[in-house]
Amino acid sequence: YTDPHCMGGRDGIVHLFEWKWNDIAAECERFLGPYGYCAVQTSPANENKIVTDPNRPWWERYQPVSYKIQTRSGSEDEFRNMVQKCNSAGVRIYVDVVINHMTGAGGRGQGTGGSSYDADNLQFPGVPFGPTDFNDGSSCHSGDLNIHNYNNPEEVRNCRLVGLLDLQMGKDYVRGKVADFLNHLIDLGVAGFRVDAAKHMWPGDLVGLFNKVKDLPSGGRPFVYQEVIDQGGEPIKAEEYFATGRITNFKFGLQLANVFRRQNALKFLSNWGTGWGMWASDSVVNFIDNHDNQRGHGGGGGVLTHWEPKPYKMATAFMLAHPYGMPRVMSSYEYNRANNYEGPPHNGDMSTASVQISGMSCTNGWSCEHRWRQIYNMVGFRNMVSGTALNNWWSGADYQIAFSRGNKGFIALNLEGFDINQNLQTGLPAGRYCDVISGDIDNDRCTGKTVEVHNDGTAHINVCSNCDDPVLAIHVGAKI
Ligand code: LM2
Ligand code: CA
Repeated sequence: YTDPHCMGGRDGIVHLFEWKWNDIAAECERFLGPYGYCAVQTSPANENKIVTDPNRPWWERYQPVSYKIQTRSGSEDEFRNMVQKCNSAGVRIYVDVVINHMTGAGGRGQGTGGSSYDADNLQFPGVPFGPTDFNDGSSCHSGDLNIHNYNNPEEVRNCRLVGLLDLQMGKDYVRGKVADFLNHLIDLGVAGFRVDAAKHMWPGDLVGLFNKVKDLPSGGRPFVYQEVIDQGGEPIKAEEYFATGRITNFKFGLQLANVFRRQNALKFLSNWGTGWGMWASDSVVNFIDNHDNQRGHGGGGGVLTHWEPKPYKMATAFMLAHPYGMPRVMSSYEYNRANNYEGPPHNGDMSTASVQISGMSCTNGWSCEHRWRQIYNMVGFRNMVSGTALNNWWSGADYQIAFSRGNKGFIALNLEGFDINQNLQTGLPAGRYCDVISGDIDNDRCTGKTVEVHNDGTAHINVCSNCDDPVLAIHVGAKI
């Protein structure tokens, strides 16, 4: 389950949060394929509750009503078309699957696919699930059926997460329905799953579930990465979930936020990875922020986000340059930070607004961090240095570092109040290189700074201090 099935040496996921399937299809063809992203993480694909108070928040998509593929991101036909177009462009699709629970307790209505639900009586006829498919007072002993005590694993797994009706994944019928859903997604061409709220399911139940899930048509197990919020200090550990894939590494963004806010020395990153008490490289999906913690949900704030572009771009460049783990880039939309429930940019009828592109950037409310040059060019860097080791580690001061990736790439980062102005070993073959942070290669010309590497691999490296992007990155794919 740990193989991401990337095509052609690609690496790196982009989470196109709340995007419509048609927009993702277009983005795969016009941008993600050409710029070398391995895969897209989509928002949940299955029918959800229509929440009107507050009006159509992003989090309604975490309240399933059925496993029909019909949401504000689009229909099943649009979904199928997206997967096919992305696969043809060399980009995989991973779906965020919400399988721990259905809607919140209480209330009745219709979902985004027209199925009815009755959360007063635990009826979800669109699946169908009924009262005996949910955990109740015999399995959850918290009193009000909700989770309160994260020091009690039984409560965390058998009770209701923020009041969401908790499925009995130990029951063969429930596993069968969920497995049918995952198998349907595989038939539609998806290559993997982000498993929502995995911490709230028993690892053994997930083994039982995935035993019912088929191989990909191209062979091999689907890629699985499980959302387990383990920031240390709780009895449930991420490593309990390794039997069914990777885990989302929540320590990664917290630690890098400290470093790139200058609360912990940059030079200490010399043993970044397992040396920092994090899990093995092929067990993790890493990220600076995600859709939850960028707005104070799911593990809470404190992380760097697109609202702080300078340290955010630097931390992202470091993530993409470093060999540890599989990286995931967040692609956000703008929202009122005081009302962090706001759904995606929308039309008058609350349908999701289409992403608009102007030059390289997105407009009309879509932030598209994945289209920021400092980010997409580092995705290209990562693909180019794939398989190489980290060499030539240098730190000139607490907050100045540089390293190379084999003889393929070199990066320097500066958080000090003075420039890096040094001859450094880049590990690269002699020649003139384009700094992909300050520019692109355009018609064989570099639109940014250039670096001359001498025959012995050294080069004079200058990295500004009080500038927008105190980073320099060169690689063999951007030689002029
Ligand atoms: C996740 N990971 O474990 C998602 O990444 C996260 O975004 C989901 O919570 C969560 N699990 C459940 O799938 C979000 C959001 C919650 C929201 C739920 C369900 O962070 O605030 O809860 O989705 O929509 C909302 C209300 C909450 C209410 C609940 C049930 O905010 O106040 O609780 O619905 O009605 C009574
Ligand atoms: Ca559960």
